[in-house]
Amino acid sequence: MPVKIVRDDITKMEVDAIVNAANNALTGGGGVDGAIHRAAGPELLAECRTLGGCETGSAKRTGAYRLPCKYVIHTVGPVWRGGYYGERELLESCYRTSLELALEAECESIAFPLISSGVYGYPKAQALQVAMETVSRFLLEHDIMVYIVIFDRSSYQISEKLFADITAYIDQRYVDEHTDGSVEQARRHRIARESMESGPLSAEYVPFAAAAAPPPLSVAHTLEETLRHLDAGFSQTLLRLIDQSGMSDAQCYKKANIDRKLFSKIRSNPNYRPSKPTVLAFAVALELSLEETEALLRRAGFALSHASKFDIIVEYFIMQSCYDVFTINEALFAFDQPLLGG
Ligand code: AR6
Repeated sequence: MPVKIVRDDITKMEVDAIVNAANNALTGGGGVDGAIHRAAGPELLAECRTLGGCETGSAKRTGAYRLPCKYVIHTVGPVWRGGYYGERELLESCYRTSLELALEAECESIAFPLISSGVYGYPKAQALQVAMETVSRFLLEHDIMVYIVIFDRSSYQISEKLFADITAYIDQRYVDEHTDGSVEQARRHRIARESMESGPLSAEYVPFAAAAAPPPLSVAHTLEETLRHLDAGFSQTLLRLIDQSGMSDAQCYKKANIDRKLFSKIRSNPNYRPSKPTVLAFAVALELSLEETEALLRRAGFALSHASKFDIIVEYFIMQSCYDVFTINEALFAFDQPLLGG
């Protein structure tokens, strides 16, 4: 199942378990700990007092009382001391042990705050990276819906350099309503022309070359005949690409951050109409080039546009050959854009 970054107050999350960034004594405190105890009511503190504390990097589970979830998993993150005292390993262990406790209680969904990134001073960009890497690694082996909950804008950062690079990339390409859009117009014309000339996908593109090229429109005498020569749809194309990639279906949909149920729907319905973020998630998982990505998008009736920040950001990562959906999603989230997969 996928991992999603959301902007919310964790005490409002309707999931099976929420995670608390607690202290060793488990006696409540400020930050998210304070918010969770306030929302759960005094019974939560009473139960916590029976637990005998919790070691850094470990986790303990309690009931959730007045919270909308079923359990609270209390974990204790490391205090940041420059990164020389095993902080990263301890933080990874917080995520892993919390996820294991959630699975043990048969939870199907769990929400984490950015542990250690407040009072405990873990640099936020790094805290987010540890969260995303540890969770996505865990999800390769296990099935649970994970939310990383970001409370406020200041608690969320990708690295400054990445942010600046993407901003520059967007600035160079973004076509807003005040520009004449001539570049974009030329680009759309090119895409439209290509679609007219060679069908939804150009036949010379290798992974798609197995699809029979449609005949020129002039030789298709009837609508029926034209329809018979249409290229394979998105679903069929995707399955063929997965086979060609050498990945298993599960490896591919996990890498794409796509839910297993959604993948089953795509697989069983040749006429499935995916959303654009879904198509792009698969393009990234399959490590397609930009041209190949555009070809796959056309199969589903979409195109990349420089009038969309979302498209430009995804394009930026494909151009850099960065095919990590989770890294791309961190950046999309930082720019308030929809996320891939999910
Ligand atoms: N929902 C989601 N995230 C939140 C919320 C909320 N309601 N409130 C704060 N955050 P912190 P730590 C974010 O300081 O660094 C406590 O006193 C916040 O923006 O709560 O692990 C404990 O008792 C930040 O990004 O936890 C410990 O003594 C993140 O939650 C100590 O703080 C974590 O910030 C633990 O420090």
